[in-house]
Amino acid sequence: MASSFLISILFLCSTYFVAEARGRESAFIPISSLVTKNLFNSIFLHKDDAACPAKDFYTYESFIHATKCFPAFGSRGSLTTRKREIAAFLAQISHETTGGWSTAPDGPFSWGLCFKEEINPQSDYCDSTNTQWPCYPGKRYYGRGPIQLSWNSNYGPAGKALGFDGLKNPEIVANNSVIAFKTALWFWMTERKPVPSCHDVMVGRYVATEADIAANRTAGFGLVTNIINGGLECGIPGDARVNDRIGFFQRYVKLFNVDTGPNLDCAYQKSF
Ligand SMILES: *[C@@H]1O[C@H](CO)[C@@H](O)[C@H](O)[C@H]1NC(C)=O
Ligand SMILES: CC(=O)N[C@H]1CO[C@H](CO)[C@@H](O)[C@@H]1O
Repeated sequence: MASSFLISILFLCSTYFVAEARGRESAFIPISSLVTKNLFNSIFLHKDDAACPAKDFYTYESFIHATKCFPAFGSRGSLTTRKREIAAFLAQISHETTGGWSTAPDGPFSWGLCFKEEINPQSDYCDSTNTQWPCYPGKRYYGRGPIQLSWNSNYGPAGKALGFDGLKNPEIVANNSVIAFKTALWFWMTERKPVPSCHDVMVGRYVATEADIAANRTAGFGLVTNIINGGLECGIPGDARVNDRIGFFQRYVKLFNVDTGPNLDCAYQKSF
């Protein structure tokens, strides 16, 4: 049973992430029972509103389908750790795609997954010095999908890991909802030395180096924010973007019935 599950997954997903799951020490609980459709819908109350450009794009089914390529996601540690990791992931993608504002119906933190593409991108996000993942003529690498994947340096390796040509066909991230969720999970699960993966941080597998300790980079939701956009947002007490991420997380952990864990903020962390 377990091995035929792995074999069928190998055709659909990167072998790397599936192999990583073999190290899993704890009992298997499907993501669909940790995040039921009802819970998903109460988290994303407005994603299919007419006002949301991503209306009807991000479905529960495509989220669950995408997680099957990443068996270690939400499946390490105690039930609390698993739920907290999933809540942290959903909170971060909510900030990236939010349609909320301070007086929005149901509050600002009920409006995640409202956008699928960056509005008014200020550039094509092409780093022409990157020769490993060269930009394809005429293609633009602005934010798309739940994590707002950006830059050729991310579209290239994400596509390679997930089985599409990210450099030639970046648009697919905004056109295929399963691929869109997979790019967000790929970003979440991938370590970029010396930067740990968001996953490792949320499940207690991150080991801080001396440099990390000197920079206050201790595990918690704030460190995940640091991984995602620390260069712009961390080390600034009271940053509104950081607080928006925290607001989503605080609402979601309540819906999952777990606590936030320590180090919510990155106000006193240096970026990587
Ligand atoms: C680490 O955090 C403390 C406050 O908790 C702060 O005073 C210190 O400046 C921070 N260190 C760095 C390197 O940001
Ligand atoms: C059919 C469809 O949704 N096409 C979209 C694919 O993505 C590009 C840009 O990312 C959009 O402009 C298209 O509308």
